[in-house]
Amino acid sequence: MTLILLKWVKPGMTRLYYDIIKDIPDSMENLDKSLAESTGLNLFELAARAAGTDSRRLSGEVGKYTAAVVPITSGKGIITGFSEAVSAILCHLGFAAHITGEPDVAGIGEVFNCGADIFFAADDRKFLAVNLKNSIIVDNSQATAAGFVHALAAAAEHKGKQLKGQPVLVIGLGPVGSHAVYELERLGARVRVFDTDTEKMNRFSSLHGSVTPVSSLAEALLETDYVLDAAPAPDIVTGEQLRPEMVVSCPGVPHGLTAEALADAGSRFIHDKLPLGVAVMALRSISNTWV
Ligand code: PYL
Repeated sequence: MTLILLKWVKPGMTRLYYDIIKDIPDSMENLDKSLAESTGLNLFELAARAAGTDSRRLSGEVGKYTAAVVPITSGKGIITGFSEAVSAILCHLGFAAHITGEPDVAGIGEVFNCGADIFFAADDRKFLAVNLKNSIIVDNSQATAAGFVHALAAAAEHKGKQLKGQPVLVIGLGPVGSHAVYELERLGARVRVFDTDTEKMNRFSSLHGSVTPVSSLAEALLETDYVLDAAPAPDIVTGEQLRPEMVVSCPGVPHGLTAEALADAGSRFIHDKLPLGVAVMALRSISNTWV
């Protein structure tokens, strides 16, 4: 009976924890630098691109918005450092951001009372940005997918290439990977998909006739220069498999590179644990162009 029930449990997102997010507030400048090396764009510019809007226009706007992060105690509870990391990312982008004094519904009440424009709140299944002034709601999985897809596209352009017409391999068809497929198709890429759950991969591919399922990850890595790794699995791309032409954009936590691949990857590897997704949520929530 348990086995039958398990088949119907919807897989959630990977849950972050203190040790992997604690350094986020102090690492924003370094993130800007590494993103610029890989893509030619910093966090703000990349998020604006994924939000479908002009970063110069938006950079003059963000300071006008106040954003609040509401800690949520339900389910597995508060993750120490989570609200602090989200707030630090928002401040880095130029928002006037703070964490509410109260969690949960009382925190949302506080957001209204203090007149904040946007609030951010996450439980174990969803992480949303809600703009109270324009009624735009942005989901973290969709925003993260868009951020890492546009990072891959910008990295290709940084090397004088384009994703349009190119094969791109998406590893992992969870909430982020499946949204990444839509974003890549919008950009005109030829999407290949791999998931260890072959039943899920084949179902997804039959519903989306334009994508090609691949049965061997190793073979696909040999033939595909652009990879979007959205699988929460370590050590799936080895140093030998990471060819010099490849770019791996990786929202998956933990990332999929072996220690050897990571040491060799340099700017061919784009990864963070939270900032790009939050940045796209924030900029999408204040721009009406992406919906
Ligand atoms: C939102 C992140 C992105 C990746 N994994 C997701 C995660 O860890 N979700 C759980 C978030 C829980 C937050 C907690 C708090 O501190 O407010 N309820």
